[in-house]
Amino acid sequence: MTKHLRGASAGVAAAGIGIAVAELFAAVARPAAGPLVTVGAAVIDATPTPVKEFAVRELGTYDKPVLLATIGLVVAAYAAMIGILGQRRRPVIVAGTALFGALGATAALSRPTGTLPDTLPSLLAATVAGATLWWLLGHIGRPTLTNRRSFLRGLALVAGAAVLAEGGAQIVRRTVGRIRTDLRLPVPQSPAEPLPSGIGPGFTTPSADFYRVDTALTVPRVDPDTWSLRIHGMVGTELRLSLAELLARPMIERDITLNCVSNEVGGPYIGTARWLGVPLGPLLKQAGLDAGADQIVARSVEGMTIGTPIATALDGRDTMLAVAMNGEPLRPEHGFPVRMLTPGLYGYAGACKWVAELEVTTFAAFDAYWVEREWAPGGEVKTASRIDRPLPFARPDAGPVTVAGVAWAQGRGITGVEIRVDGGEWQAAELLPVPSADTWVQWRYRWQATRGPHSLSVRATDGTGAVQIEERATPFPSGATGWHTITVTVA
Ligand SMILES: Nc1nc2c(c(=O)[nH]1)N[C@H]1C(S)=C(S)[C@@H](COP(=O)(O)O)O[C@H]1N2
Ligand SMILES: [Mo]
Repeated sequence: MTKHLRGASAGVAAAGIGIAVAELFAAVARPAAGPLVTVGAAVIDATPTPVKEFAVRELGTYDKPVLLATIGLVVAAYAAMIGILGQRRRPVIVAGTALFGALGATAALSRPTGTLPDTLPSLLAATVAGATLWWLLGHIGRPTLTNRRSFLRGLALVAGAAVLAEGGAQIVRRTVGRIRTDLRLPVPQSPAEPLPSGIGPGFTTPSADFYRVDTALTVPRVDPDTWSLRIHGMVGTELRLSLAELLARPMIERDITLNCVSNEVGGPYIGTARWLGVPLGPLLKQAGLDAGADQIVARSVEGMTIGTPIATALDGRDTMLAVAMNGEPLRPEHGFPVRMLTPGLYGYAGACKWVAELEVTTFAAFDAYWVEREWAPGGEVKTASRIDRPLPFARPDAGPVTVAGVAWAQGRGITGVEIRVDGGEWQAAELLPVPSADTWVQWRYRWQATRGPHSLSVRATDGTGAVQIEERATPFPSGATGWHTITVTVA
């Protein structure tokens, strides 16, 4: 082993044991403050919106593993450098690990929910890494055979300990972090109607397939026994409800389509589920709203803020604090134990997951997380439609081909869907039945396909009579517009 290689491997091993011990400590003592995840979360918050959009678009749900792996590589490179430089000058070890700890601690404090104790894992990581590196480099003296052997033994020891600590952290996270999702669900006072007959397959999105969009690097694990919801701000009386108290209130059950503002035309971030929850309006009225208030800021356990117009809780729509999705308690990744849901608004403006408090305030007084990043306040869903069949670039046989998809304009409803082949005349598609205006509409169109390449476009008309906007717009800042068009080649 060359001297550089020894220094570098000592650095990486020392960083590894430092981080692994800190992860183990965090798993036991501060579940939300594992050093890698904390740094990752800080990176996400600091990332400019276009880059974030790019990552979500290109990497989908792999965006977070890729981020964590990148952070791991950067840390490893840095540790290798400290290891190499530290061989010559021991103070480099102290300075290098101190900087490493300080960066982690700063990241922890920069979190919306960060408190001083959250810096402990990073400080621990730095201390353990520094001491280990000092000790390991002490084994590299003159390159005698015994020296070399004892260095390698030390290195193996450290690497083994790091693997053990990391394994321990995983086990602790899995057992301590396990939460009860076996809530007894109350019977709704206002149950959902059975889905109309003739509804197509795929109308309800299975929870396991439901898209997930959030900034949480690890899914928050909320203990339902200690969870409570605080309603405060511009209200007459502050309210605090335990989960049992929330579940004791009259419940509604509704089929509602939820979609993400960052969905591209034709994109996958949309789904429909049957939700069970407590209507928000009566709760707010019980708290007593001050006259000037126009915004509810929902704050989640991990510090996300989502700003929703108060009007949407009072105008008769089914805005709710949802506790169940498709007949089972919310899955952790969809907001267990309680999330908001506002029919007609994109998720970033009405669907806070893992909600912990609702602050009644004004739009003038507070910018929620995405609004601070220049997404439009309000978040009303735009009328849109998507072709799901045939798939783009499919090669169907000539003859009758079923073109099918969905269209949505939650709250306004969909009154028409039209298909156009190769820029020709718009033809009406058949609409399948829906339970309400708050869900997507499935549509289909029988196309007499002729041989050759063809383009297929779709556009919807909503309940106000407005035709879906043709002009292409990016999802930022208020949702994509444009007609979904695909190309197929008929064989
Ligand atoms: N706490 C929290 N809630 C959140 C988010 C988030 O990042 N954190 N993302 C929002 C966005 S942008 C969307 S589109 C919906 C997605 O909900 P889902 O993941 O259950 O589909 O959650 C919303 N609620
Ligand atoms: Mo979203």
